[in-house]
Amino acid sequence: MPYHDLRAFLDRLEKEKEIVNVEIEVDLLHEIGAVCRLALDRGGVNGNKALYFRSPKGHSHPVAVNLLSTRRRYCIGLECDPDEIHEQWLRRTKNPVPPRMVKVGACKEVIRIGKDANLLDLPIPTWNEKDGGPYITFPCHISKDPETGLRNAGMYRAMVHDERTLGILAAPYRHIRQHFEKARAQGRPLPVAIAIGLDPTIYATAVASFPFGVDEVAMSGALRGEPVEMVQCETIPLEVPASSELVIEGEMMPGVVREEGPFGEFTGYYGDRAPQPVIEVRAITHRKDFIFQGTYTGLPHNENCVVTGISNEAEILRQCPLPGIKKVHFTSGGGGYLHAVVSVKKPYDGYGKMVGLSVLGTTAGRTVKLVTVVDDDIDPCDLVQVDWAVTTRARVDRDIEIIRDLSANVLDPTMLVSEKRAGSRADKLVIDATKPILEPLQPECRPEPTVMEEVIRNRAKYGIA
Ligand SMILES: Cc1cc2nc3c(=O)[nH]c(=O)nc-3n(C[C@H](O)[C@H](O)[C@H](O)COP(=O)(O)O)c2cc1C
Ligand SMILES: [Mn+2]
Repeated sequence: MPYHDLRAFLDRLEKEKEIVNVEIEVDLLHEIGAVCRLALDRGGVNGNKALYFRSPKGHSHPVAVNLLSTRRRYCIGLECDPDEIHEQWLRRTKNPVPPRMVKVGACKEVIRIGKDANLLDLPIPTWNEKDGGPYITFPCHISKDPETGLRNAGMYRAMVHDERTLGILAAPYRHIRQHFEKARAQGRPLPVAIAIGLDPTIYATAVASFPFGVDEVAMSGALRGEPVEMVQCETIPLEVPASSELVIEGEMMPGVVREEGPFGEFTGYYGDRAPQPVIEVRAITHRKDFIFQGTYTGLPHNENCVVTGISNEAEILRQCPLPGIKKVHFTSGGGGYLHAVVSVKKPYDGYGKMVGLSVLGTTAGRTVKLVTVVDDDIDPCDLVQVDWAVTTRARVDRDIEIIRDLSANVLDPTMLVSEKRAGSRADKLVIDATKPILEPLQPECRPEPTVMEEVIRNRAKYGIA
């Protein structure tokens, strides 16, 4: 049974003891960010908990944070076994399930239009020290292609400029940016609906690197096995998930920019302050007792590593045509974007590089900076094993390739400002850390196998658990 809304998912996280209720008053200016940082650092990649702030200072609405910041919770969200997540993703998304229109939705319990819609009334945190303002960090931006009418849902950071203006950062290849460019060419604003507080499958698909033209809401339907129910917006020709906690309706304005940023990014560094387009708010609708949802973005580990990591892994498995690819893992250190490790059963020398290049040729590969290819005896999720393969199986003169001037992640901290403005391109690195077949390495050293098995069987005898 799919989750009907955010609340059903929160109930499940409560039952699974995956969420901590923070009862005391917490300041949305900096204190909430510090609590999130502490929880992520203490819990680590696999042990951190989701957080539910009941009493944000000065607000009567709670704030739920980091709901999907472990792979386990993400899989609870998609209702599947962690070992099967990629297989399930590929199987379910083969058949998109278009959304269904409904007349009423919980997100319409309160409707504020025009001057009554005020962003400053919402419990929006300022997360890191030097952030340029309060940031909506876990939004789902819905827009339609002005030429084809096809829908897109994506997640883009949204800074509060003032009561009715949001900033947006959308990299050049992002789909909302492509919609906006088309609207701008027609001299028209681009309607945008920002839905907040949703069932986890919508987030999973909104951050996924599907090709342009794919409707992420239909992909969410595919993941949850039922159509997403949508209601009409009040002031713009768009539809939004009926069960959203909160919806901001607005328009991206052609020819208008404002200084946006800095913002503490998933890389662990601040993203720049620079002129970016704005979204002028036309309406805000919400449940009476809406729950605001956000994510703490900053040094790895963070929620970004999980949500973009898993969908990038699945999309590479779908889009890479080469046989023999076994597993793909996006590291947390690379924020779920920058470092892809791929294991492969290699049929001949040179194949590792082919795999690395094919990863860079996918939509998910566009934001990858480093691809490490390993044999299938290495677990790509185990960074000690990966490091071992790189340091002992790769030769610097033979197994490393730099590929020049590809589309790259605009948030790579080493990218120069001029390069970001010039279309966000950079060089990429492929490391083929698979063992050579024609001139094999010395055998790997392990104790005599029958003795080893015997010792493992009798491990208690040696006092080893
Ligand atoms: C928490 C979070 C914040 C993100 N913020 C941004 C952002 O500010 N700008 C951006 O271009 N992409 C951002 N992304 C990545 C996009 O959501 C992702 O690439 C998605 O595929 C974009 O949708 P699209 O492919 O339909 O454009 C963010 C992802 C996550 C998980
Ligand atoms: Mn898209």
